[in-house]
Amino acid sequence: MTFGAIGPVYPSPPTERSVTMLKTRIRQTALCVAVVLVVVGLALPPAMAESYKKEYKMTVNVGPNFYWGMGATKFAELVKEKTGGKINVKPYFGSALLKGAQLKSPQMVAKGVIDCAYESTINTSPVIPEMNIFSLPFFINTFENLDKIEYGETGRKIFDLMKKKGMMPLAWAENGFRQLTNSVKKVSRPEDLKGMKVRVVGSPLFIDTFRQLGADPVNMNWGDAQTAFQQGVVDGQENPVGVLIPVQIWQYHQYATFWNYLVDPLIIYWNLREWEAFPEDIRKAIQEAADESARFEKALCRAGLDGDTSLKILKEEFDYEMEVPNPVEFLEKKGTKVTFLTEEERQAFEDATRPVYEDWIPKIGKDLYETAKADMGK
Ligand code: X2X
Repeated sequence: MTFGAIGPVYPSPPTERSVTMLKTRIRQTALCVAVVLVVVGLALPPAMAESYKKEYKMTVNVGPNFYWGMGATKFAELVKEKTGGKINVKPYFGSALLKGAQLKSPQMVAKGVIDCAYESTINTSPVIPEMNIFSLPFFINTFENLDKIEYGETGRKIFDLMKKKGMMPLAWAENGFRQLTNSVKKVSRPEDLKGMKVRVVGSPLFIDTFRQLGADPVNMNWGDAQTAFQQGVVDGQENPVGVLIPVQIWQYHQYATFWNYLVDPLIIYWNLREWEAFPEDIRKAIQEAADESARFEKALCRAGLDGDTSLKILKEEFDYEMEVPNPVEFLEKKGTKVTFLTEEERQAFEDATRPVYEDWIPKIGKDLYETAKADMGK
């Protein structure tokens, strides 16, 4: 028997061709894996594909015991509930994320450094100067006019402007009509304000208005303002009842003038890019939370100031009983001397502050000013 020579079988040395084939195969396999990953990723429901942040930071200028702060807390709770715990909004009160610099809130949300805000239009006006429309003295003077503006063409235009600057507006809430308080005297005529040192907020329009009235206005962040009241560094200030009550203004100021000279709405808004990346169901849930919290918060701020409308909303829709159902009576009981202006007195203030319109209507935009007048039927 002859056997053919059986020697050890060595793999033949790789030829150039086999190396090229191997490389091609590796490339093809990698491509297949990549395609499969992309297809699977796209096919997954958004909630599984999305990874949400542990915490979405929300800036709020005041504390949790203000009506405004209570609205912010409610918003956070409702977001959690309506998103099934997927989105956790944490309110940072007292502009803590901004070290008290309340006017920086819109810039930080637009950049995405802060996710969202429950904020005043005054504090948002450095980025959206058109929001000064609410701070024009003696322009919007009733809740009815305010509602016509917010839910009319003016409100729509303001929301569009926010989107252009990287902020997604969700709902109108409220701080309220701002009233004057001071420790010196009853104020019912412009002359009464002569030389009075008044802490004002935010926009330079406030400085211009009080200078026009002969007062000595000082611009201060809210955090510093509270210390300034306590130490008597200023004689007066202006804020709505939702701020006057929790800050116990009667401890520092005996006099209040209820003149509804301008209004301070709040807007709940989110960083636009982040908002647009949320899946549809999450956006819907957050939007509903914003609407519901805004309705609750507005009613807190208007309670006892709009007949029984807001008190009824709170009771019937939210099963909520106001601790202070009549803010004016409450302040009076605390020893505040509250002054309401007669029509003539109001007119005197209106006439005295008219010159600021000349400077400020061009800054706000004549077009928006005319839109606001049309919304109010003026
Ligand atoms: O600073 C204020 O006066 C306050 C609390 O009302 C605002 O943030 C606009």
